[in-house]
Amino acid sequence: MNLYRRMESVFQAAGDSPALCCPAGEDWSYRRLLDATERMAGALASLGVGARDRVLAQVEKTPQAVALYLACLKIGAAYAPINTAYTDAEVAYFLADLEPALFVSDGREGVAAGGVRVETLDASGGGSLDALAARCTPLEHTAERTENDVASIIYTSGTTGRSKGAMLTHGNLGSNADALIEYWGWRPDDVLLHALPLFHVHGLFVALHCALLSGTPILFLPKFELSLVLRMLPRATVLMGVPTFYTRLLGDETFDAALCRKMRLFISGSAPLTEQIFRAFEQRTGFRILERYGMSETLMNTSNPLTGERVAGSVGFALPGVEVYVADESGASLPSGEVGDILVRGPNVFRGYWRRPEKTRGELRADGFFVTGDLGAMDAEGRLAIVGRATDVIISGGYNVYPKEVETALAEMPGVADCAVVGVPHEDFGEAVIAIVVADDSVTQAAVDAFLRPKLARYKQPKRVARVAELPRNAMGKVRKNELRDAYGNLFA
Ligand code: MCA
Repeated sequence: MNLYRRMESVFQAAGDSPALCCPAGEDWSYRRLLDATERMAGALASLGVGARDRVLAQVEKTPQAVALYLACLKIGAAYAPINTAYTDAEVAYFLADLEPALFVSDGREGVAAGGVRVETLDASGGGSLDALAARCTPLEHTAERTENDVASIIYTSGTTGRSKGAMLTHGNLGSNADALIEYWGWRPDDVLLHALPLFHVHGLFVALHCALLSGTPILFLPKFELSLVLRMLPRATVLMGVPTFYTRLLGDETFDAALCRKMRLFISGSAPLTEQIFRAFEQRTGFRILERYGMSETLMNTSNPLTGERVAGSVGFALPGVEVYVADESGASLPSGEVGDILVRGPNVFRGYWRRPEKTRGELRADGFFVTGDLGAMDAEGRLAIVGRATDVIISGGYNVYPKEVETALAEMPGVADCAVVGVPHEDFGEAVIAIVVADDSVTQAAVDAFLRPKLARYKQPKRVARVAELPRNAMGKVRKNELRDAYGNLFA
């Protein structure tokens, strides 16, 4: 039941065929990935990291980082990756919350790990952990795990502004990968273009697992860099991305159907794909982007079909083995067409939040259904459309930003009397974070940038700051955010 067991036999069979093709460096075969994982597992074992331990990783996207993830699976430790954009202050929170046996950092200066052992893995794949792995005896043994054992902890923010770790099991990861491989018709000759970060469900599990469990090559780009993506596209058959990928491709005049000659599938997720991008993409390339819907707590829930009609604005049907329904406030199922809470149950649904039993009970019902916090409607055929969110969240370039967290940080700034953070339409990121403040003259955009820089990852920081005399509030004293979104809706137009 250890997910890595399955990968191991795929890697052995795939042997010298390419696993990770790195445009700027050496390609890694499946044999090399297997060896590197065994060495990395040896290194972890030599540091005393074992089954049930947790490993926190803030590392750049390299083949060595993939080996680190796989080594954690192999030894039965839980892998907890975090965004490389997080500041030291944010990292300190994760260290305290997770109490990992090891923190693997990208080698930046100044991280105070508070007694936790630190090793490094830098952007070139080097660092102390890589050096240790090179010296260590490879570990061949793969730990026994049941499907309910935790394989990974993925941090997700929330309305309170505090991140919580979603515990995903070997069973969650394996079953969801199988569902996707089947539903998307993964083929032995598929070549995945991988330009997503490795610290979220999308890049780490959805994309990597489809390829790694099939033994097919991955064009492994350090990040989404338009020129590189355009250069690699003619070799690829599948691309998975956030809508910003597709906006940027369309923004380049050289992007055309000829570059997509080997492609069979463009997949989008993590943020709503607008009908406008869907149509423009089809017009330019002849491909209808396949939109799907997932969450950190549930992995993938629904998908547009491979062969049937892909409908703009719909995230498609429940995946094989996954139950999805739309409920009213009492939890009763709503008729098709009516908007309500989206609930999900299946082997994909996580085990709960790390050390937060109350939070888990609040969102994971006794009957196994997870309350997603998204609002949607199901049509008569069973296609789901997401129409909004019950929670206040901004999705910027595929990253979730919780206004509450930004507001809390901003409220501490000298000169700020009141503030509200909202998302407004942005051509590149879909939505952009902006702040509306009641403040004195010292609170300029530059001052806000400087104040928030050490506190919040850059992508959470307001791209614009507007000063007003007072915030619009309702009778209950709650800020009328809709009014602010309307007033500032054209800021980036
Ligand atoms: C970078 N910047 C951003 C974002 N990314 N600002 C707002 N939103 C963003 N998403 C800022 C940087 O701080 C920087 O600011 C400037 O933009 C350029 O930075 P750079 O690193 O060059 O950005 P980029 O490479 O152009 O990145 C944009 C991106 C990236 C390619 C869209 O954000 C990305 O890869 N997003 C994918 C996120 C993802 O994987 N989401 C899945 C999670 P300045 O210049 O001012 O310093 S959700 C998930 O997994 C669920 C389960 C699901 O269903 O998939």
